[in-house]
Amino acid sequence: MATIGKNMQKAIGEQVNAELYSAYLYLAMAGDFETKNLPGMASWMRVQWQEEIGHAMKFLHFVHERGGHVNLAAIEAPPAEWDSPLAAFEAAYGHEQKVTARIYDLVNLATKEKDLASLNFLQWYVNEQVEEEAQTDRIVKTLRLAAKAPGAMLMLDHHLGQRKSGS
Ligand code: OFO
Repeated sequence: MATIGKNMQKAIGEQVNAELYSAYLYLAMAGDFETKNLPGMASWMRVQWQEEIGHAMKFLHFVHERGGHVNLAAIEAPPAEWDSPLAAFEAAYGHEQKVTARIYDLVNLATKEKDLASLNFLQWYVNEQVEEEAQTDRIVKTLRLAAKAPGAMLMLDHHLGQRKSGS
């Protein structure tokens, strides 16, 4: 098996940092929801935080399996609060769109480098991003509807609190 190339290793190392930033961002959102007495949304965000840690670890494991190494860099601080649940989930959706673009860049690099192992590995992330965008977009749309119905926000908070790890 060929050791991972330097360009691919560097790009995946940057993606590890981006995934850890995602985790940090969602942990910050969880804290903001706790402060605003929306425990269901806070719990949803903590499940998302765990998922992002999983994404980072999967990338790290892949680099190690291919004889490489990732130099861990500092993780940027996320914002501390958002104006409303809608603003937070809109930010989450926008963030996931950016992550999707990053994954596509990795796919393009793997193609350029003729790195078939990375290309195959990255397909999991391509599919995962479809889900990541769809779930945040769905919540944004529901929150827009909830804005017109008193009480709907609390029902949605309860509903989002049902999310379990791995879903
Ligand atoms: Fe790792 O998918 Fe979200 O950011």
